[in-house]
Amino acid sequence: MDFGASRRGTDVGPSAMRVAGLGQELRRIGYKVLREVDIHVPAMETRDTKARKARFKAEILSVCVNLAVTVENSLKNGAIPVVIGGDHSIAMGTVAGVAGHYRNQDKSIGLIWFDAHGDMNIPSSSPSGNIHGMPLSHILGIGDEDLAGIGGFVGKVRPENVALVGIRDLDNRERKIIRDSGIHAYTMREIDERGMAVVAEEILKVVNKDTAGFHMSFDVDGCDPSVMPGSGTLVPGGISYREAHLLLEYCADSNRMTSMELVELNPLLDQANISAERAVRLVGSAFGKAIL
Ligand SMILES: [Mn+2]
Repeated sequence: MDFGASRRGTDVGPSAMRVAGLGQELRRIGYKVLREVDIHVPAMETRDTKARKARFKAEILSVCVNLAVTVENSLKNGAIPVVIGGDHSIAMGTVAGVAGHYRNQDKSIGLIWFDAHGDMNIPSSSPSGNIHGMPLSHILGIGDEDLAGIGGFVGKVRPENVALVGIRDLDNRERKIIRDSGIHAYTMREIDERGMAVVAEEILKVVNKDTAGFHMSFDVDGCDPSVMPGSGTLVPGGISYREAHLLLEYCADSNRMTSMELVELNPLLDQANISAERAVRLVGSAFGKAIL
């Protein structure tokens, strides 16, 4: 899906990941890859949106509702959902599905949000009206009622179990929303000063405290543009290839990752699919691929 962004092309992300060998990578690590499920996304060419504050809300809502059901069913069947986007607005569906599954067992989940941006805008604060800049606020229950209500309940994760990591480009009003929200935010400065190993350990404590596990929402733009050129909202000064691997290796070691999604890969802006190939290796690390 690419309804959430202003630059077209993230809807081709899943194809690029398939071509780069995602399934093969997971099988090589020892996982059985079940049948892929394609979530239907309406075509954009024939649609227009009048909602300037939340562009393509109706379309995004319908995709997220279907995605939530698919993700929840996948967990119910004992599988591990790996969701490939798409722009980051799909996370409202993915997290609704994961949180809904554990909610049925009276459990809650943690959430790692790997990103250059906060994704914490709400329709009234967003300068662009692009919903891919708003999913995390709605997952926490702030903002538009319909988007916050995907999956039938509001507040998918407790703010104290959310770790936002890699941020370096925030909007003015978004800053206040983040500060007031109670989530844990790890900026690039924090990673520079303390090192990814220390930050990763702290993040895992945050997301694992009194939870059934955590979901990894991985926006490729959290990585430095030199690592991931194939994305629409590049911000220099990002997480290095090795730092990203290290965080994901720690996630794998913790044995607590319930699910993962990878978003904002835009093959139309990539260089010969190199971002997708690197993204496949990163997913490999998250699922326990070790160097030695
Ligand atoms: Mn994002």
